[in-house]
Amino acid sequence: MILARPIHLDRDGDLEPVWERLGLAPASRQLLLETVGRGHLLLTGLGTAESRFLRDHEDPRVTCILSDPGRRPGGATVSGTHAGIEALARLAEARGLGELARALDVAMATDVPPNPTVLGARTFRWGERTHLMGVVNVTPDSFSDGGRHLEREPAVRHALELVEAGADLLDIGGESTRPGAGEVPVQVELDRVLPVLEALRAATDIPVSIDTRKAEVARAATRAGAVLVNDVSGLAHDPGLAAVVAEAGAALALMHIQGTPETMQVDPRYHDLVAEVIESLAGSVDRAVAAGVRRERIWVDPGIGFGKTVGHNLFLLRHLAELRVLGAPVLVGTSRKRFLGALAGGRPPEQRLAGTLASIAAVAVLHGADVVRVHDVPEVKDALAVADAIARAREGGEAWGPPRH
Ligand code: PMM
Repeated sequence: MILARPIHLDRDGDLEPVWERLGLAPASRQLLLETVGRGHLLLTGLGTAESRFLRDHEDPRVTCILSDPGRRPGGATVSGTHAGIEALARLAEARGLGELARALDVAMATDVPPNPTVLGARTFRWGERTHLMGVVNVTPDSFSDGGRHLEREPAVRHALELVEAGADLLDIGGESTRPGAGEVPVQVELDRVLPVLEALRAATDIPVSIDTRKAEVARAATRAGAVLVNDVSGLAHDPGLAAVVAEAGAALALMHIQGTPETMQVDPRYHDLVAEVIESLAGSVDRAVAAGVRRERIWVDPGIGFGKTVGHNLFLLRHLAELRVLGAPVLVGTSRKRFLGALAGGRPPEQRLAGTLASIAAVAVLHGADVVRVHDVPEVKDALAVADAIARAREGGEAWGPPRH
């Protein structure tokens, strides 16, 4: 797969205020957007035809650097103006290099937010703030809250507390996917989640997601009111799941995992972590679309902690914005995970709140995620209010507003 990933993009949202700060007229600002250097992209997966095309192109607005073919074949960087990279994409298309053209187009469009997602009574508009998915695990053995909400009443009470605290949606799960966990029979999973789902539907209009890998559980849960299916296997576990989601008209969150929960933490390895996660998710998205799920109803998730070392988790979070090339809302779950404990000297799950908040703030400021999946909703709500505000701060004094006449 040819992948073009933004290493650095000077985005309209960053450049325009600076042109305004200089007092330039709108027409000049528009001209500058087209003529000033805008992007550095990393390309991988190139064949010889594409490499030759990039080597031989003559557009002065674009600089291409090819990888060493002996050591790392199929790579390049492309740097240039927006107009130059756009023209390069059109030329590639005209030469029959459609995959390269599409990869360039997608990389340059990553600052355009995905289409809004309608979930039940609510519409999620992306790009404005980071949304909050509250976790309700109805399991005896989830690593951080297993056993606490196994009965219907405490689970529902807990879920309603998360709603009160400002969750935008809830994720109900009846099967732990912690490292080493085995599969739970369908009926056990259903007996755990359905009563909670039904009680919630009667009590609140908050959108509810079902965290399951199984088509049968997804079918019953969507009938009971779940409007999103969260599959941590990215459709690898049960190929029938996507058709159930399509039939229900639900949204689908597809997560990346290397291996299965039983084995995933046994020596996970990658050649190019971010590229492999993106390619795997792109494959999952294509399978879902082939089964009838509408592309704009699909979210993607890098699967923090699912077949990844501490270093892999950190690198993925640092590079999370590259997942934007998938064109889908990005969901991410760091909450109370082991890598946070490890970084803070080996803290157990109940002492990972500060680490969780730091990870959420970092992701929000790096514009990495549209939705964060968390246990501690009130605390994360406050952290996001601050981090999102910093990420979007615009009040730089009078000189940063429209010039006075
Ligand atoms: N993590 C867990 C469970 N489900 N779903 C998505 N989409 N992303 C995640 O990171 C994720 C998930 C494990 O955490 P838990 O046992 O505390 O729920």
